[in-house]
Amino acid sequence: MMDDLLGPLRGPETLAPGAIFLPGVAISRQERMMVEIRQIIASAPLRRLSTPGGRRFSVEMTNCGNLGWLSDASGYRYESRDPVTGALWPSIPGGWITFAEEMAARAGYAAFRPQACLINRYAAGARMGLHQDRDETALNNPIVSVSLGVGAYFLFGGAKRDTPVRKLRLLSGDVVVWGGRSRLFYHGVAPLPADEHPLTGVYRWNLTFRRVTVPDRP
Ligand SMILES: O=C(O)CCC(=O)C(=O)O
Ligand SMILES: [Mn+2]
Repeated sequence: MMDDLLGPLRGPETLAPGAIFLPGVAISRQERMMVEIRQIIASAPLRRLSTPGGRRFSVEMTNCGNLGWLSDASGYRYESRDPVTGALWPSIPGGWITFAEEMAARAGYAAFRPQACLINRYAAGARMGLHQDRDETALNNPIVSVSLGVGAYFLFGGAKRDTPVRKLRLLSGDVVVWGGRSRLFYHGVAPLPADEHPLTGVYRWNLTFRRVTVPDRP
């Protein structure tokens, strides 16, 4: 309820050099996006990955795109096939690509062409500890993040793990883009509150669009 009341007061905001918050910009697409997410997870099921240290993520994940992010005992990496099914990851829906590129361009990254989209699903209590997205070679490209469903607190820090974090409330349809000088900034998600959203029930979904390789493959 408070989210609805606060809605009109929220506007685009620079979070750090190279990082921008674009509240509400995916609202008109969010229902369609959820339909497409359901199609993707029908062929690339959600799963709880293990960290290289053997702990399981509380967030359930899958991927679409030419490459998908994976984590297991042998480390973090991108692969073109889903190890659960042996198949290539499903394609990124065309509308998502256009949208992610448009959001990147709005943040000043006009050349962004995503290869991977990591799909995260958070249930109550699921969280993502402070980390850097650094398994990509193409660090000149930004990360484009879209939030759907239950609201969460995004923690956005700085270049060092102990840089103080900003707690940013992310609601359904919000986008954050970080690149350039903030591309390797630490970030995470606070434990999801037990809440409900008409679009997603008890869940929060997050899509992160990534360029993995320097532009030498599709
Ligand atoms: O769920 C989010 O808002 C952020 C997810 C994230 O940082 C990641 O998947 O690397
Ligand atoms: Mn991340």
